Amino acid sequence: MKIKIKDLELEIPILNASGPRCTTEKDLLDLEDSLSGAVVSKSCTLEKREGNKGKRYWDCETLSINSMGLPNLGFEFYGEMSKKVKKSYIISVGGLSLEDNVTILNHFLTLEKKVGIELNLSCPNVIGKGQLAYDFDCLEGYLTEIFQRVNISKFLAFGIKLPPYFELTHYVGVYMKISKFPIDFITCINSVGNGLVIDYEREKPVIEPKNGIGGLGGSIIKPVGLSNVYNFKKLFPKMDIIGCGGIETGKDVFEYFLAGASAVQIGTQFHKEGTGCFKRIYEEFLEIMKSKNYKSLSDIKTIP
Ligand code: RRO
Repeated sequence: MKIKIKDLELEIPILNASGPRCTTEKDLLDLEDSLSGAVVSKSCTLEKREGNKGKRYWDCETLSINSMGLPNLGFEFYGEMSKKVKKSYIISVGGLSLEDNVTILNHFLTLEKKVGIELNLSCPNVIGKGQLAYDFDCLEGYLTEIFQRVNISKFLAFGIKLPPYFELTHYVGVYMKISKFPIDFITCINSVGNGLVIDYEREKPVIEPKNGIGGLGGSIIKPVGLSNVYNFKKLFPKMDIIGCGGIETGKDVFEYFLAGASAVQIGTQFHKEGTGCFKRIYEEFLEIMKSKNYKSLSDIKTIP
């Protein structure tokens, strides 16, 4: 069940989310060998980063919380990996400044193998930095600079990763800022930022950095992911939306398609289950398609 977003071909519309298990060479090659429709990298920065210190990920059945702090091996490593990743490769770019992102993106244009880009505008966990996608005053100027200084159309596809929004006025605000740019896809949602999970027995937060504050994932965030996909699809009917947030089963994937997604990404469940999750979830999804007698993704009609 192939799909294409601009020139980016996905063997199946189910991919890994940038974040878990996509930082090291082994991680990326394991994804290469999995059924994931593409290999999506961890968000990269100019310099290698260790990330935040102490216990920085925790999960339970319905919920994950992380404050990783953008640990990654530096952008050059993720560029080099394009030689080893044979299937479609989407590099997540999470530079700490506009200048860094311009440098990183221009470097990725020099790679022999063409790549897709997901520009992360929504990391909630870098100490001392807010999420750009919540800063409506800066967003438009930021994208203007990126599009002026990088030949974005040369990427297989160029997308942005957004945080969850909760107000209709926010969706319209984002729409006003980004609709003028030729963006090929929107990935939503990143983790629900600045949550707090406390262990009452230990009388402490379950993670250590930033006094326990971190980004939430897992099945509890699925309704937020669905509504973000739905609302952005309404505003951008022609835009490919990659849905992310709380997907554990084929049924969840089907729900994201009903909300308007063209493809989905798996974060927390991939962290828990490993690369086998793509095959399992895809097979569950195909079963649902079969039970409804649907032959292709176009048979799934977005809810009104
Ligand atoms: O590394 C992280 O702490 C992180 C990132 Br860059 C992100 O985009 N989302 C998230 O939940 N954690």
